[in-house]
Amino acid sequence: MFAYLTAGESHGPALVGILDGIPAHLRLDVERINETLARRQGGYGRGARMKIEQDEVEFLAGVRGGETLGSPIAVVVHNRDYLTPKVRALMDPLTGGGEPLSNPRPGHADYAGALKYRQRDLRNVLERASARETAMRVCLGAICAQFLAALGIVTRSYVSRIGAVEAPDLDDWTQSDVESSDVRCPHAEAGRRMIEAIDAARAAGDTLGGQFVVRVDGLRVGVGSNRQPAQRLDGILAGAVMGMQTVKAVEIGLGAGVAAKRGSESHDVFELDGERVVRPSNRAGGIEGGMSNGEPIVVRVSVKPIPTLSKALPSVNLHERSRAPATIVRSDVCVVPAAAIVGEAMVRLALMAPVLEKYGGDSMEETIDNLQRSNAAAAILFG
Ligand code: EPS
Repeated sequence: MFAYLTAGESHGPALVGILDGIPAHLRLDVERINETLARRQGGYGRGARMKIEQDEVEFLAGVRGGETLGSPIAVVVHNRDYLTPKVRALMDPLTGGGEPLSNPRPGHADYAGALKYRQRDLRNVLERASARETAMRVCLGAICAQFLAALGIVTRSYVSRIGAVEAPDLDDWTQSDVESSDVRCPHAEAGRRMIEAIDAARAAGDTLGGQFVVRVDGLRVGVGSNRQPAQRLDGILAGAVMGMQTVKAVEIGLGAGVAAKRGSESHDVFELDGERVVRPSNRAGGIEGGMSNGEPIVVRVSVKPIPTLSKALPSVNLHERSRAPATIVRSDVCVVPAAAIVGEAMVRLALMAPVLEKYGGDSMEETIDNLQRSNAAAAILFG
């Protein structure tokens, strides 16, 4: 069984995570994990908080001498903001308190959470709902990335849209073009216009959403299953990505585009390259019948503009039952570039259970051995 859990409030002492099911003898590159954490912190459109935080992983369990033990891995990422006396007075687990927040932000967890958990102070809801928590998902996903990379499975992403500015569809892209773009868009001209759009939204006290694409290369045929609904790889991936704050839609391959197309325009025909079966297109996004089909997995994700606007939306004061603008808290204008990194993490985390179900193994040696035998068996089946 593979499982993970995160805990932590946005302004609490730390974010913690547990990852269970990673085989033994995976050598971990901690610098690489910290680099991934830094990539999530970047991106044009972030707010002042990201100048305070410098996310770094600390291992508490499951790793010795730089290698996984096969036991549950426990990690922590500390919140630097918590070291500020004002924040500590608010959030100290034993003595924290302060003026309760009363005006829910439309689009945020504030209102539903206040009623659900019977919280008069909206801070008791928003602290966990905050996307700060995604730092831990990225941390756990970065550990999974190293496991998956050992099996030849690599996940990347780019930003394809911010607000009304859309980059042309890219079948593939150069990762250095993504890394050198402040909005993680490999199309330079579209990237420039995205930055202008973020500046305009900031000037108007508004926020912007957008889209990003996650692509997985190196996943061989047969991960996921058509046996039961919960085993379908497309459902597993979509559920994980939908589990991100701000995500409103997930598409695989042509996605919603298939609704308007004919069958002849929607599928990927089979051809032969000598003896080899090939697919000249990848409209299915690498998944057929709930199973990977050997083509790259392509997931397109739409995120909403974040609900904390500096020009607050109309709301109500739940304590006084009066009209009042939504609570304004320090926030970002656009999180799409950061969300793309979180999307990579969610895809990696979601791939773990079906990949481990397919190949199994308690140690990396065993898992890689199983993968190689599976690949060899697939190669001779129709030989
Ligand atoms: C967030 C509000 C901002 C963001 C935060 C998410 O935090 P603060 O209220 O401290 O200014 O910076 O994101 C992060 C801290 C992060 O690490 O991504 C929110 O309300 O969701």
